[in-house]
Amino acid sequence: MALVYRLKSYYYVGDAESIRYLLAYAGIRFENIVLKKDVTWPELQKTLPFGKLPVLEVDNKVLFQSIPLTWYVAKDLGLSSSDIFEEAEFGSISITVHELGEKVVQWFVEEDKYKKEKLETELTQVVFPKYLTDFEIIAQKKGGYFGGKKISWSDIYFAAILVTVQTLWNKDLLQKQYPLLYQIYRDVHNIPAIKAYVTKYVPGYKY
Ligand SMILES: N[C@@H](CCC(=O)N[C@@H](CS)C(=O)NCC(=O)O)C(=O)O
Repeated sequence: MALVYRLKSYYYVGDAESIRYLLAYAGIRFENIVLKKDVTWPELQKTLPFGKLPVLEVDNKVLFQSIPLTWYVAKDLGLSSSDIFEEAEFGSISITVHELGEKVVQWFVEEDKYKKEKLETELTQVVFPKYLTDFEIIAQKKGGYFGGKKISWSDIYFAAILVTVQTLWNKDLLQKQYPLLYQIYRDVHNIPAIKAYVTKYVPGYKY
């Protein structure tokens, strides 16, 4: 019998988007449960490992944390490496991509005007140049993608998180300055199954 997949996430894009891309890519049917922080949230949160989303239930067994979820769904798609060092490298890249996303979310949700401006300056002057330059150098050293000459699961994780980053920041961060990162972003979104998924489900799709 086919496995039953149920993905629970907090927002439609965000941390769970790479998992939806890969489930679409794999042609796996899944229940896509997008939750809100309403009155039901405190009770629901008690049922989640560490009280966090996203989680992926596979035949009622629960996996948590977006990076291993991405890796798990990618495993049969030829997007992993047979080289354990390179596979660890994909993990390192993905954790750093997540770290960048967290910094942007921290700025986005900050309500204090002074603190928000300070975070914005730090993102513009320090965080974006440092992270994006280093990611660009890694892609360049590897041969174009984080996976070398081919897209890996960490390229997919990067492209999906960058959708949230660029949406919150409300500006393109890649096209003018980071040609390889832009290529990763564009080529991931041009994978036919991913393109079909975002065209159908992501409002305002324009990648
Ligand atoms: N490192 C985790 C992040 C998990 C996380 O912070 N999730 C947020 C939503 S995107 C959450 O569940 N927040 C609820 C809360 O902390 O109350 C991952 O990559 O999955």
